[in-house]
Amino acid sequence: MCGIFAYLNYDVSRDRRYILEVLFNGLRRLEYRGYDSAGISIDSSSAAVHRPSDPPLVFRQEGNIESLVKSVYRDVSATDLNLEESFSIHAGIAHTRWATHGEPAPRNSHPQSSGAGNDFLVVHNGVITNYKVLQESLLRHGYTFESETDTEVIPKLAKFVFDKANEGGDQTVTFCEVVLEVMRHLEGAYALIFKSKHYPNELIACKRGSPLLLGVKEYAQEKSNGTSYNDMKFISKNGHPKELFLSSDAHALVEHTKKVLVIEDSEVVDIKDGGVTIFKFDHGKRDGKSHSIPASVQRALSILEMEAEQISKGKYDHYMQKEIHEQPESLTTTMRGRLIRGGTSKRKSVLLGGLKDHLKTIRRSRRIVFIGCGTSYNAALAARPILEELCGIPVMMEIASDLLDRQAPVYRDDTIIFVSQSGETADTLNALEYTLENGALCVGITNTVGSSIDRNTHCGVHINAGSEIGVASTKAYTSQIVVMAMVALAIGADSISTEQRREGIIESLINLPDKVREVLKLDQEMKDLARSLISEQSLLMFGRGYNYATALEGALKVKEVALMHSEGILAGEMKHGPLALVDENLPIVVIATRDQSFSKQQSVIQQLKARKGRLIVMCSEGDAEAVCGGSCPVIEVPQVVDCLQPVVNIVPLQLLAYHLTVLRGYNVDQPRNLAKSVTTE
Ligand code: G6Q
Ligand code: GLU
Repeated sequence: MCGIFAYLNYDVSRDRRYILEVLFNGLRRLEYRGYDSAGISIDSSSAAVHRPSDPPLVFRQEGNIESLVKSVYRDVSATDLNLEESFSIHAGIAHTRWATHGEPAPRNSHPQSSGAGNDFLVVHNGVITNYKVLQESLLRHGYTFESETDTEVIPKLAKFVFDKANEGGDQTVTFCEVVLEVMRHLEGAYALIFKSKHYPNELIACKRGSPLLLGVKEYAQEKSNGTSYNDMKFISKNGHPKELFLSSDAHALVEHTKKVLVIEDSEVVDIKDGGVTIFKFDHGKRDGKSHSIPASVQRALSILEMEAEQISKGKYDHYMQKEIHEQPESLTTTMRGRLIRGGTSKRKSVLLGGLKDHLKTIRRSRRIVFIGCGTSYNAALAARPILEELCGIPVMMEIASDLLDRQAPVYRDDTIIFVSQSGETADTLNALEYTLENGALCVGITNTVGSSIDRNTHCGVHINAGSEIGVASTKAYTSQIVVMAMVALAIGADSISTEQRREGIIESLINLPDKVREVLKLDQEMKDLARSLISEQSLLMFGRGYNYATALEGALKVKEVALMHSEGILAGEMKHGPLALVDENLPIVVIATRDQSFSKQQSVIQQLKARKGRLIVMCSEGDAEAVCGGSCPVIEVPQVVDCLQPVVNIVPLQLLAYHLTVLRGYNVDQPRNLAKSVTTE
């Protein structure tokens, strides 16, 4: 949730308009993470004439990024600020918010300030859990608060620390010392960027829990041939011309540079005089030496494997639409290089590089436990039956927050599989921390290389679905199922009795992108169906077996983007309550594609019909007549092997949710109250 971004140009001349646009573009790229309000801070005058009395300018606005952009240009034109003024050094910060404390409003937007004069400014992603205590203590020291945010205590605390350290006269305390002291008092999850009028052209970033990356664009030492990058693995020392970017994720960096440093928890990054120094902060250490600076650490840069085109909408109107339609390609990429022909039989098998050294341990596990949230949980649920079948190990399902609430038992001989598109979901990360403490083998299945879950699990598999920007997860869901089916094939690879079954699944995997291409042709049909449902209050989805997950995920898509109540129901539970809802008005999607539950689903359809239920049936191609005798709308989908059928079946429901949203006039990519990547509990 929420995006923080900063841009610092050192010895590279940029005018104010350019700086503003870099900040705005950074926010546009991060907007999918939070979009209820936004803000930026830039300098009021260039370094050459900068005096501590010149407070940085702060612009904050409720609403999306474009409302901020408009208001900034409007405000600037009402002053004598020159957009063409050039800065050879400048540090700007920016924020797009997903409110946790305080309604979306300019006063609650970030940067939050230490008060009049903007001595210290902070952009924050996360939640400060002890903000009340800090606020009370600052109130006692005469500070007043303008916002309802948890964040405001941070710049105020920075000012308090700064003033206290400088009580004696001349400024001696460094910016980094101020921030380290502030960090000693903070509890909760955060990624923070600090800017201060007392430390012009310097930025300090730190994090604990929430993600933060540093992007580095360096220029050759000789300014004359200014545009070539040097190819150093480490950031050069002070003095070299460079542009530095801080961002909550890689999407806002890739258009500037592919050289990044993933900032680790408890690291403090000090950007000053063209140099970057990284300190490791020890949260446990309270030795009374409040201003002692820890030793600096050296970190190598890594190279982003992302292309700028990946984060554009291309020919589509919305990211969700693009991501639904690119599933044949994303599935191909997910499987690329992983289905190999090997051994004397030359049969195809699955090779998952990140897992192969751990397969023996996994096979010996007492249980396999899937942990995830939302769509990622649903994907794991879809894959559960094939894992149970091929591995013969009990497979348990856990929603991350619930596991933590219950402090459920986890054993050393468990294999715990963490499923997460972003790899940064707070609940899943907390569950990971909990299971690591309990000594289980932790496997990560994520779409984000270098994410916290990726880095902190013992082993894992990347789903390689490409950037997913739409808040509603679509292509990540299908790629996650495919990866988990491949995990099942890899774990079960030592069993002779399931050999034929495995071969059938591998064959079906190879053909899956084509089947998804075929099912995408239902686009218009789904639009027509959406039109017929546009004014409904509620939509039920009944599934079972492999497709219980499809019902849950289809309903999740409808509720989160089309803002229509929708519920996925296990068809086997129908008579235990949901049947009471059935009448001729409430639309019910029944998933009845061919697998071992087919006859049971046929009977469900009969029972719903007997109660005059308003049905929409999803069935395998050619089954329309058999399932409902032409008496209800049908969604006919191509048939694939049972365990991969959820990949095909979810596509029409994604399309349905998409069209319902557009027709109902709601924001597809930024659904109300939601944000991609939920980095707070
Ligand atoms: C669904 C949403 C959401 C998401 C969870 C978990 O459309 O994107 O349900 O799946 O918030 O996120 P991660 O998969 O990133 O952990
Ligand atoms: N907790 C902070 C707030 O409510 C930051 C929220 C965010 O991560 O956007 O302002």
